[in-house]
Amino acid sequence: MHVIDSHTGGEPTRVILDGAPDLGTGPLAERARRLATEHKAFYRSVMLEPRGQPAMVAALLVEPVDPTCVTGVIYFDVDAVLGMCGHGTIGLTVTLAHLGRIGVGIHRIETPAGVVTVELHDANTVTVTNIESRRVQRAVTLDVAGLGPVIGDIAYGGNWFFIIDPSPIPVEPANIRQMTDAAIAIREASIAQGVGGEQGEPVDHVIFQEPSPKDGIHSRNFVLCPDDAYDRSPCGTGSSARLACLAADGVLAAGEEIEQESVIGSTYRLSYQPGPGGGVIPAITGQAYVMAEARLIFDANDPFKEGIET
Ligand code: PYC
Repeated sequence: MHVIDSHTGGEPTRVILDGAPDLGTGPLAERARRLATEHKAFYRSVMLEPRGQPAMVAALLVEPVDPTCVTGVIYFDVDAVLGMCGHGTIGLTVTLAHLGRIGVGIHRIETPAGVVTVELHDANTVTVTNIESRRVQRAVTLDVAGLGPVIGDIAYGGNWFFIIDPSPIPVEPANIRQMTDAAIAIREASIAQGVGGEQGEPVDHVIFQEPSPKDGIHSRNFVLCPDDAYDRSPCGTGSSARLACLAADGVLAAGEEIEQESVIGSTYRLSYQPGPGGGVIPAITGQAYVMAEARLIFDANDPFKEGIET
């Protein structure tokens, strides 16, 4: 299996070029469902240690349905197949440029959540124009074990987010363990209390948000991903969901650009345009760097061939 690893603001992406199970044809959402239900051992073996690493997201290249797209892609982490992934799309775009498959300019990429547009500005800098993002519920109260009542917004940016602003815990590296535990409890409470998307979609990510103390940086966030790792980047789909909340609250105008940082200090530039469905079309600009190119080997005699399950 030929893979190329990159990171976007510290968050790793593993692009899978070949060697994955055949997911058949049809809409990408259907092929993503097939991956999630029929090939769990495969995707876990690619993401679990010793082959993978915490927080890593894979970008499995597939044939697009839309022939105007440069590729189709299905994202997954060790615990879930994702609808879309912002940092992964920046990493994928830089990887396609590294392979000589695309050049500077605008390209279309098909994901299970829909077609996104990417603009490659130089070898490392990409703007992703995401699918329409929206807030679906404002100021929902969850009763969270060990924390009590927690108030947040439910928003969609290609994945489902519960966003708490301001964060009850300072968004600093020293508090990553505490925020991780709190965010897991919040995600579990949202699922147990049936709080999610319009069609009952479960919350899969949790965001703690607060203003940044740094000059010129609007805000910083901590994002819990489905694999219980935190996003080292400011999270592209999470930033999209957040933009939808800022727009709905009337505190950020269309076209106005802000810079947002992650808990480790990596940044995205963010803006939006109004969407046709009443939400926002987010634009996310960030940088990725290719780190490694490898062939993964699955030795039948390897006792940890399927990864280390703990
Ligand atoms: O950047 O959208 C994102 C993302 C989702 C999960 C990890 N990163």
